Amino acid sequence: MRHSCESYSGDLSEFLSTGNQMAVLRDSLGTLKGFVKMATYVQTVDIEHFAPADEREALTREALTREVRRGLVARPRSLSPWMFYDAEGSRLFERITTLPEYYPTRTERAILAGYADAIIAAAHGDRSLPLRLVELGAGTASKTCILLEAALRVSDDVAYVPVDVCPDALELACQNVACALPEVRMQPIVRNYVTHPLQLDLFDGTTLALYIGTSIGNFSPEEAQLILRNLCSQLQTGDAPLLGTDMVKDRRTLLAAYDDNDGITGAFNLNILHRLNRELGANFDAACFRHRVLWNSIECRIEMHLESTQEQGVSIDDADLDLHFMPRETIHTENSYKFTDQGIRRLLTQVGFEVRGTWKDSRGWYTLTLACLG
Ligand code: AVJ
Repeated sequence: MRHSCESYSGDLSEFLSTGNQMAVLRDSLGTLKGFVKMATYVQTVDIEHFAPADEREALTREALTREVRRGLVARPRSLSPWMFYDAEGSRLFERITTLPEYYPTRTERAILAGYADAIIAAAHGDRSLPLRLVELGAGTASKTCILLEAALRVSDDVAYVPVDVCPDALELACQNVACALPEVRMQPIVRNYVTHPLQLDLFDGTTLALYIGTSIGNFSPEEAQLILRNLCSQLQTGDAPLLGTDMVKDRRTLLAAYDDNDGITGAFNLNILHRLNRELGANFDAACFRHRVLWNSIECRIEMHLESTQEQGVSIDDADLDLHFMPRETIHTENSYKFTDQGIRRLLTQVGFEVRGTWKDSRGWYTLTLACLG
């Protein structure tokens, strides 16, 4: 198809098996570029399966029900941060990443922009081998393109394997990459990498495993170790994980990043309650809960909570729950661990990796660490 754009006028559906999806991506009608993009995407969208929407919704509802029965009955009450990311929550998170107070995203992007070639060179010693970038929690892959571009400068055989629990985010990631870099082969995987082993295909080449965006910050040191151990078990000698971590810094900067002036992070936190109203028939009155942020210096983490402003009853019909909140009672919704050089090194060596290189911004607010199998 790449070479038949002039004569080809057939039906693209013949390239897909039942149940697969196709996106047609083009920036202008009839250009060769447009056709190449289509061809690339059609070829690569044939992936480990995207479950149909109703099946996905049923699974999500089950997981939400399990989580509210566990977390809202326990004391202190808590909910798991994956619950933030429905369509509305993902949209709010994208807005957070552009806030003046929320420095991690733009700082990481600047480090990648400055050092992508150096990172790729350090990760991919033998340029004659194919290169595969696997990304845990790919989200919309907006920063990944910087590394993929650098990869394409040294190799014409580059594959991208985004792994994410959210199929909608994965589709967006694929579209973004297909559109910007049509020569990259894509093999998206829908998976919760926290609860399920990755099971990567064997690969004859170098794998660079991206775990960026300080996503690892959501997990306790024990959970983080498990995730990295799981990753380690999927890699071979010569492969390399790249870890993005937000660093410990002054308390004011940290607190502001999670409590912005426009109240977007507050809306993001409260969206969990709206989501339970929408999806589990709950009757939370979000106006009776406040966004609370604190720096826990002992655990070295930012914590987000929702605090009840008054005594109130809430029912969650689909989970058969009736809850009673006292004034100032809280629901713990997120931890965001902050790191030190020593802490990063300890975490990586504990699971069998060795540090191969580190890259920081000029203020030392954020670190990208390349490791290898020790
Ligand atoms: C997605 C875990 C990187 O911890 O900074 C941003 C999520 N929460 N503002 C973070 C988040 C509130 C974010 N991570």
